[in-house]
Amino acid sequence: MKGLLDLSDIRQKLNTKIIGKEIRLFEDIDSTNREAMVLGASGAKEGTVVLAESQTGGKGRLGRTWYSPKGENLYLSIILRPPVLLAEAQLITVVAAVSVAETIKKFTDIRPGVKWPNDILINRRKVAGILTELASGNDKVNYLVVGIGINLNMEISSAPEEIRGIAGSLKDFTGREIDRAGFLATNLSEFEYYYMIFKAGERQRIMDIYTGYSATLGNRIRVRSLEGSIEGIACGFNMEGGLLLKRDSGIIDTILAGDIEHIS
Ligand code: BT5
Repeated sequence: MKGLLDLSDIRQKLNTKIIGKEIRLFEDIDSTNREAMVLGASGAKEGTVVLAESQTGGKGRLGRTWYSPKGENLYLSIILRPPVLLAEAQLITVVAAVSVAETIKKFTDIRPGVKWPNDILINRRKVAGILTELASGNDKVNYLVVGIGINLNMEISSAPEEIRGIAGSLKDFTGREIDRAGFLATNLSEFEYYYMIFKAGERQRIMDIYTGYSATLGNRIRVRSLEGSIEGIACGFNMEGGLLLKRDSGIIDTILAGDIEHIS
């Protein structure tokens, strides 16, 4: 483990107006998303960031866990109060995915791929994941938390066996240590940039960039849900970030959420 994150170093590198103006840094926490949801409920300002050196109960989607060793990666949650309907909230995951992809490109010159909806991949290995959670009422978002975990410097050989075959870190691919404070500052400013575009209603612009990073588009995929599983070709996205799936029969389904498997 190298040096721990230093808030004054982060602040010096940060050039945002809203995102990360307030940062709560924890050395150990169960989950930054859980803490951010609590802060959101007690009125924390839009843009507040919860950051941790390690998580003992890092959350993935659907009750899964996010492996979060100390001092090597980034684990952060951003509290947002977008004036949007529930149906539009998924676009925040898209905004976050684009911000992570752009930051990785800036820091490594590697162009990552995004597996719908929330996996950031390099050479098919998952280097980052995003978990969006929210509180709502009357079909509107009260507040929302977007959680991002990015594997910067962890050694995959020391990760738990279940993820050794699927996870990757930026250090693996570049052979060099990534400056975590610098990466965080850039990622927050990329996030702010795309979040402002989202708030201005320019969804097409965001979806175009997301589509450019998509590792899912054009692939044959399988979607599993409680109703069963369906297969088809990923043929596009709608303006809410949903996936358009063209079945062999020609019917196009819109998949709003879920897990997909790339089968070719
Ligand atoms: C995700 O879930 O990819 C969302 C991960 C979000 C983590 C961040 S960290 C900061 C914030 N606070 C939280 O508590 N969470 C967020 P999902 O698509 O369900 O993927 C989870 C799966 O990814 C696991 O079941 C493993 O297979 C794999 N996995 C777990 N840890 C990983 C890691 N560090 N790197 C790559 N893959 C991992």
